[in-house]
Amino acid sequence: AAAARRTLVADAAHRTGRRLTTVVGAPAPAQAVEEGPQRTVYDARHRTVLPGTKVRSEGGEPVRDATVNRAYAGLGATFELLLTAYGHDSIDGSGLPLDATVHYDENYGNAFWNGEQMVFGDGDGEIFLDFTVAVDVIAHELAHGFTQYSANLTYFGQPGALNESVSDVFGSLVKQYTLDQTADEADWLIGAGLLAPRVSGVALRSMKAPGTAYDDDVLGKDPQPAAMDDYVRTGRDNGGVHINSGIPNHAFHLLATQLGGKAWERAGQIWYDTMTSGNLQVDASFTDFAKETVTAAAARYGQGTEHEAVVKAWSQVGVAT
Ligand code: ASN
Ligand code: ZN
Repeated sequence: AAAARRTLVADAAHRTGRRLTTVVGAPAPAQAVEEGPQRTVYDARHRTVLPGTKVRSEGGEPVRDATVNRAYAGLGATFELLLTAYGHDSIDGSGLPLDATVHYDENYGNAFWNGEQMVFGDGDGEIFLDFTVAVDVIAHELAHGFTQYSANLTYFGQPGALNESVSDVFGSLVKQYTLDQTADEADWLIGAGLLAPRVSGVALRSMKAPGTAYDDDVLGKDPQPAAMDDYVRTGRDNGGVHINSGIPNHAFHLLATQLGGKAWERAGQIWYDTMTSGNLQVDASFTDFAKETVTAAAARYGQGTEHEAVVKAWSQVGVAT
C-alpha cells in the first residue's frame, strides 16, 4: 500500500509539475516522495482569538482531545480525495498548508472557513453538537477554500448558492470516499450526527431529499428546495445561499445515482473540471454553471452516457442548460 501510494503521489506530482522532495536517511527510496498534507490543528480554548494554541502538527501523534484528532483526520481525508481522485495538491493545487482551529468560542453552533483557515465550534449541546463529528462538514469548510482558489464564486444569490453547493458536494464526496461507498449506498446527508438528541432531525441538509433534514420547534423546518419551482427569494442568508443550494445539490445527487458507482469518479470529476476550467464566471447563475458542467462532461467523456446524464439531472431540477 505504501508503494502504491508513493507511485500515486509521484504520478500526481508529475501531472502537476511540482517539485519532488526526497526523503533523507536510509535506505534510499526507489523514487522521490512528494510532500503530503501539511496540517496544523489549533485550540482556541473557547475564546475567539485565531488561530489559538498549536496542539497537533503534521506527523504528530494523536492527542487526548478527540476533537483535535477528528479535525486532523478530516483535513487528511479531504486532501487525499483531492489528490487521488483529481491530482489536485491541497485546496489551491499547490500544496497549501491546512490549518484548523477547534473549540472556537463558547457554545458556538457553527463552523466556517475565514479565507485562510477552518474554524470549528463545539455547539451548545442543546441544538448542535461538536462540528468536527461529521467529516463532510470538515470537508465542506475546506471546500470553501478550494472554491476560493478556483472559480471563486461570489457569496450571494445564485453564485453564492453554487458556492455552498460545491462545498456540500465535495463534503459528501469526502465522506463517501472515506466509507468507500457507491452513490446508491451513500446517505447524501450533510452534518449527520451534528444535531443534539432533542432536535427532531437527522442532519443539517439532505442532497437526496432537500427540505427533509429536520423539522423542529426550535430550528423550524429545513427550508431547502429541490427544484427551481420552489426557489426561495430572500435577502436573508446572503440571498439564501444555504437554502437554494438544495437545487444544485439535488442535481448532483441525481447525476451521481444515475451514473452509479463511486460518485467522486465521474460525477465528481465533472464538477471538479467545471470549477477548475477557468470558464466559470465568479457571478455564475445556476444556468451558467449547468452549461459549464455539460461542456465539462462532453470534454472529458464525449457525447455519451455522462453528457446525457448531466443534461437530464439539471432538467429534473428545472435548470435550463
Ligand atoms: N457553516 C457555514 C458555511 O460554511 C458558515 C457560514 O454560513 N459562513 O457555509
Ligand atoms: Zn458553507
